[in-house]
Amino acid sequence: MSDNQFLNSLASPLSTNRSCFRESKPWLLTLAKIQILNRIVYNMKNVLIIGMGKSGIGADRFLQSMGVKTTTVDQNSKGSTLSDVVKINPFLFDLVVLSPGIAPSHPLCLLAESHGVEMIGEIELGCRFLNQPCIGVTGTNGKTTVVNLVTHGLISAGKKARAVGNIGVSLCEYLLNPNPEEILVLELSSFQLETMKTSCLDAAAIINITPDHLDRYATFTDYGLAKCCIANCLKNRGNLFLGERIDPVFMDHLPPASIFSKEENREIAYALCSTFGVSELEFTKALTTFQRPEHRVEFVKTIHGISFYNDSKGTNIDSVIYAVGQFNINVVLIVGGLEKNTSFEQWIEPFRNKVSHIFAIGSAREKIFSTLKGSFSVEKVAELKDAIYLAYSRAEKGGIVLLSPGCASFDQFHSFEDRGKKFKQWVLDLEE
Ligand code: UMA
Repeated sequence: MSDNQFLNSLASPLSTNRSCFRESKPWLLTLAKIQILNRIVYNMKNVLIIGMGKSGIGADRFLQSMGVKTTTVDQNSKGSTLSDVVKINPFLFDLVVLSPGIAPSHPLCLLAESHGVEMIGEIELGCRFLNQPCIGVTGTNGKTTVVNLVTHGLISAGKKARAVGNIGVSLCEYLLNPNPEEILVLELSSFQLETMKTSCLDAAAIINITPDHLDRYATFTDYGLAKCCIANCLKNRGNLFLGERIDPVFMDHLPPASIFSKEENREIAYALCSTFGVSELEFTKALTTFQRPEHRVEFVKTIHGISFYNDSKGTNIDSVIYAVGQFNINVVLIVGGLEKNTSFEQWIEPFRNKVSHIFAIGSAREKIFSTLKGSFSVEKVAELKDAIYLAYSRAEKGGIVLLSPGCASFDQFHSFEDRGKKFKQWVLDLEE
């Protein structure tokens, strides 16, 4: 196949008009072909990567595999320091690749912008080299569940599928060894969507949009509009699916879509699977073998009649309301961590007659305590480990202890996964 034939056959970024029911290609997207695409379309030679977590490392390895020269920078000295890079002439870079956790208002981004250097996220970088069917899923809550359910539904129906993105595997890491026969199911956060523009999605969904990450966005509207960017990444005939509770203010920024009301996670997951030919019967069968993702209202253990649940992934106000709503009896609730400039007042009504006691931990404990103390029995405890012990002693036999922080984990843990794993271990330690 010639360079031109190869380019014409690719979805992104040149052609946007492809159905997801493509015939499988007899060839693979080899590294050599990725290099050709770079040479002819993007001509990247020197790239600056900001942040060396999962995304930055993936982008660095992917770019290096194409022979692109990279410079990496990270505040934790996993690359050059900020001042090292500022000394380098920003004109040297063709592109800046930004990790999702770093806001475009970062001084280095502003510097690059002032020199007219293009700035994109790691996912947008990967999307430019994608050559396989792809589904995108975003939403404030439930996106990991939907991504896992779609992947499971596709695999159960005999198709090849893989979940990547915000779920924990960077797209660029995946692209080091891609399988073009796999349908990619991309979990996309607002941070990742901010810089996405390549039309690479055969189908997409926004499950819901409720306040989150208000430490990064000036307003709820700014946050929601970042989520709406998913629609810009649809291929011409791509389908958009929306949850019913999305604020009308965002609807004006979205193209016509199918809207789902009840059981939206399940219904949206089925709609996405059916885009790839999965029947209702096949999907219903898949549901019977589906397991909830770790850290999402995950049962840990019952110790002396008290059942412990780990909802460490519950990092915003709405997700805690959802988690508490799963139980019919009084819950001893552990909340707190690093707050995101949200109001905890929204918990008061839904927690009434549901939550018997609250332990507020981490750096948000003072704010949570002062907001909820008039309505609930609340105690401030610095450490999660101590809160677990106290919650155990406070809970009644037959009761529930739920960790659903409603806050980020970074004040005391590496990630929500780290917090959830430690919670589970410390709960098991209670037995000894
Ligand atoms: N860093 C700096 N300067 C800063 C801030 C951070 O140098 O000002 C460095 C840190 O030292 C660290 C790196 O940047 O080395 C971290 O980058 P990152 O925060 O973008 O994290 P990654 O490890 O690249 O993980 C990201 C996503 N994290 C965030 O968006 C915060 C992961 O989502 C995702 O799984 C991963 O890419 C692969 O796609 C996690 C997440 O918390 C699950 N997402 C948020 C959420 O779901 O609410 C959006």
